[in-house]
Amino acid sequence: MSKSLPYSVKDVNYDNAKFRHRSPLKVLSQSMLTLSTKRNYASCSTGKFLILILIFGIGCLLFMSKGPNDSAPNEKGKVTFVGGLRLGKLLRKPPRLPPRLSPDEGQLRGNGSNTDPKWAVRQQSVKDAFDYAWSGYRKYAMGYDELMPISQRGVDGLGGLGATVVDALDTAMIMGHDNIVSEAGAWVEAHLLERISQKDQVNLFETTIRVLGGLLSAYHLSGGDQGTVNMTHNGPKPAVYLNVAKDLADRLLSAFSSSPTSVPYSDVILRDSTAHPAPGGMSSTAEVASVQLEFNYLSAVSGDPKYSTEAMKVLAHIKTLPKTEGLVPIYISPQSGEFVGENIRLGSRGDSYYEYLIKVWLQQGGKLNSNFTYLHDMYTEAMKGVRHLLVRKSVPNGLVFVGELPYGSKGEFSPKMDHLVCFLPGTLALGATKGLTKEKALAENLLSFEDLENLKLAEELGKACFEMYEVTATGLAPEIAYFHTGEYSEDGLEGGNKSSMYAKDIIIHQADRHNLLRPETVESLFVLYRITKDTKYRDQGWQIFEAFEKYTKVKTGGYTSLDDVTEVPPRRRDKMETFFLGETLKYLYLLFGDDSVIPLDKFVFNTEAHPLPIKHT
Ligand code: DMJ
Repeated sequence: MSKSLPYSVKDVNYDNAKFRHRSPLKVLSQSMLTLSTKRNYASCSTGKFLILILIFGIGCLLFMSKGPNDSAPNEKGKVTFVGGLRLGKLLRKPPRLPPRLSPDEGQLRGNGSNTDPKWAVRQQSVKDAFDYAWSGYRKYAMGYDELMPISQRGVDGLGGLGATVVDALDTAMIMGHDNIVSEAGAWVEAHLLERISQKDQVNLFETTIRVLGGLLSAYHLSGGDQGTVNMTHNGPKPAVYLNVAKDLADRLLSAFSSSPTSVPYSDVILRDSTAHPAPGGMSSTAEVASVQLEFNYLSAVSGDPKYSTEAMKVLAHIKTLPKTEGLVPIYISPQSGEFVGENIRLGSRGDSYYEYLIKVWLQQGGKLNSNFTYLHDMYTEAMKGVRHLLVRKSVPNGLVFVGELPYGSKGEFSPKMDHLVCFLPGTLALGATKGLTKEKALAENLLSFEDLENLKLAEELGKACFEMYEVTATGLAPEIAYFHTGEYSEDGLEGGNKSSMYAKDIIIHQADRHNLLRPETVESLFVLYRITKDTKYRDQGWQIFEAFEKYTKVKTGGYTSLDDVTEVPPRRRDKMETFFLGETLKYLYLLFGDDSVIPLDKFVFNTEAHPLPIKHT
């Protein structure tokens, strides 16, 4: 781990050696040896005198060693000696000191099972990158939503709630970046409530996943609801985060209450708690179906069910709507409550609908035959639909990818895959094993046929997502890739890395060559590594991290999105997205670290990588 611990390994060995257990057999054989030595002495009168003194001394010692617990009721196996002394106590193991890890560290910071030191070094590099990104933001854009690292200024692209501060906060807690936790926490405490009360229009989904999700995760990790990761408890008390979260969510609820159906409007005016539909009237399916983890957790910790009730109505309503083998169009109308159009995809506007079906079910305990089973059923049916209708293989080298049905299942298949789809390998793997390792899930016979199919697909898609990076000149993925298939081909649109085995399989259109520092692939690599323990996922993550370091780091501070990943040097854009700190660097850090930090069977990550605890019933 990169945070230096309050002791060295040498200290622990020393402590353990000092208190090493001596077996009763050893104690007995040593006593015999001592006795026979004593016998020799007893043969002379001086020896006898010495033995008398020795017996007297031992008697005194035994009498004085009667401890305060000796009046406690008899324990099993305890032998009581005259005068209340426990003989058993003398023979019993001395207390074995555990390594001096705080419980928090053992559970959430890792316990040192990261055996190859190379990963600790790499994890430190990610921590340094986070520091660099934060320092650039703090220097030029503190309090703005995002940093424009080339222009060295801030911009409010998300409604002006200091989104980078809140998105970055729990990453800093997990990494043990105590100064950043203090700075970000102090900013939240001093400014966020006021901002929320004054700001104008925000998007319900973006504000929920980044700001509300970030606050709730910070609440938990700073000790609220028995959470523990931020051991130093730097920054404000957990209640501060919770109060701001409640105030924000109360205003966001207007998106639900203003709508004539259970489908919320997409935009909220924070200052007067009103809401309206997006221009054009439609909400995105992914957006309305990806606020439930956050609202459910807020209800759980605030004791007020209203947040959960409103958010869960959306999923219960979508359950009743007609679907195509479990797949849904990317638009839904808050006016009618019906889906609009036939465009089916797991990329933008569709993605996290599928992610939240399984994660909300997991959050609520992950039990079949519960009130939430319908979510598991919807997810299972949808993934069957994905495998049947959306999965194809590229030519000539057979990369498995997920395409789109822009005109529904009767229309033509499009071999287009957004980078956003790369959340899917991780979600599929998580849904299959429910956060356990594959080895454990197999050994305990927990995997159904569907789970095994989904796990296989997860690994295949993980490969396609990684190859979207590998195929370009910079080693960074484009926003969108197309795949050559029997029916679809285009020449002259390769990624620029001729040595890639898949150079001919992947097509990158001019308009899609940008990279926004997105997290989805490293998110999936992290989950796949945790579940399969295959170190190739760590190696791939490191390769991607190195490419970010090489091409997106800005000398004057921060990291920037790029305009074209197929050329070197790449043309740069001028934005450091909040999710680079909230998600990309967090997932890389966790990928290189110990598995016991934010364990996948105890936490679900919201779609902005903010971990929330799973409800245990
Ligand atoms: C994030 O805000 C979330 O992961 C969302 O679900 C999709 N887009 C971005 C990151 O790419």
